Amino acid sequence: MDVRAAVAFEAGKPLEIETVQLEGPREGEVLVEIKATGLCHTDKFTLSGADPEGLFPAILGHEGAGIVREVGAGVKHLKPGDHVIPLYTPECRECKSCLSQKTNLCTSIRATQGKGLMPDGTSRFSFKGQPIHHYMGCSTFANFTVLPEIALAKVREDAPFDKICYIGCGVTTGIGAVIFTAKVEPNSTVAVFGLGGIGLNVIQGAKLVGAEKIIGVDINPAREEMARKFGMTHFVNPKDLPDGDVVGRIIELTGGGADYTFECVGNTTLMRQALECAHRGWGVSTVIGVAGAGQEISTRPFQLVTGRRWIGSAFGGARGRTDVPKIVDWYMENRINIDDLITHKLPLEKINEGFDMMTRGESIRTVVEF
Ligand code: NAD
Ligand code: AHE
Ligand code: ZN
Repeated sequence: MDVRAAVAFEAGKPLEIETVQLEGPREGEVLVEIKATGLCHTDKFTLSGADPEGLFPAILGHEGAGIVREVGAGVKHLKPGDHVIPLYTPECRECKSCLSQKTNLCTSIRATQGKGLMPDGTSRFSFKGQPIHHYMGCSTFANFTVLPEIALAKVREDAPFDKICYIGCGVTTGIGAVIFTAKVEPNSTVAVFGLGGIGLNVIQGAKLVGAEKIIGVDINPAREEMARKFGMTHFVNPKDLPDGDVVGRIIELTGGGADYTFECVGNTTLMRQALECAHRGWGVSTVIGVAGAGQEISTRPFQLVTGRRWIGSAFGGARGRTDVPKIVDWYMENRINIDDLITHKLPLEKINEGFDMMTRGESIRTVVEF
């Protein structure tokens, strides 16, 4: 079938809106009509060429919501008409990782997903007879896409697509990192580096679990107002510190260091700062931000010897098919706020404007509606 898509033909070039061809679902696969998709910083990162797994041409996008239109042979849990959220971290419930109950990082299709292919090693998308890569197993910058059944969470039908698409990455990543990965306790002190689409959800998660002090760090002063609305109690703009000592400032504000810190930018200098402002003896620092090819983190091992722990979180540690429907319920029950974080909506034709606004720090989340 013909579908409308924003195609990344080359690294560092704007997306191009084209009519591309999509093959129907094969065994274990599902055709989904995408109704809305968010723009995440990771899409911009991959388009920039900094992603070691970046492949071109590709149809990017991994923060979507839509409706099942057709199922392939052997599909057991989904039927046409079901409302779904694509999962870049699938949940097969059969692989070593899923069965371990120690991680959300299902490994059953990770190898082909990283090569921009479906699990059988081929692509469903093509343009002028040449294959186009899938992206993160989702490719939501198209009005139809094909995914494996294990990479779709079935969600309630009264939830609006233009809001719950954000649960496909940013909301779950931020709130999940607090609840599932770091397991922040009530009355904790929390520091969040980067107050964008992910960091604001970390703040929202920290508030939800009853953190006592929530410190936000960002170089964009416009982020302060929104972050306070979501529960931030103290704002630190590194540019306003005369000595630039963010670590010292957070240690001062928390009386010795934060119980939990989160890096939500993808900057290795900030990752180090986030570790080093965690409390001696027990502070836990969670890396969420994605750093470019070749970048490495460093610190004095003494920081770890003295009891700080450095951990990471992908998709907030959430098991997609199990946890995503619950997070949709939290939204529908007004327990979490998504609406205020979706600052802009655009048609597919203007998707590049969404990335420009992200670069200029004007948007939190832009949603493209089909
Ligand atoms: P965003 O662009 O919406 O937000 C980034 C924020 O960081 C902005 O507010 C910006 O002003 C701030 N910032 C930039 N440089 C800074 C600095 N030097 N000091 C302080 N603040 C600074 O991006 P996002 O969508 O929130 O994504 C954030 C990061 O999380 C990206 O690296 C993205 O790839 C990653 N991410 C990871 C996961 C995961 O599962 N681990 C999921 C989604 C996104
Ligand atoms: N491909 C990159 C890493 C990208 C990355 O870390 N992706 C996160 C999700 S970001 C969503 O916005 C993730 O879930 N990673 C786990 C995984 O299996 O990809 C690289 O450096 O190679
Ligand atoms: Zn994302």
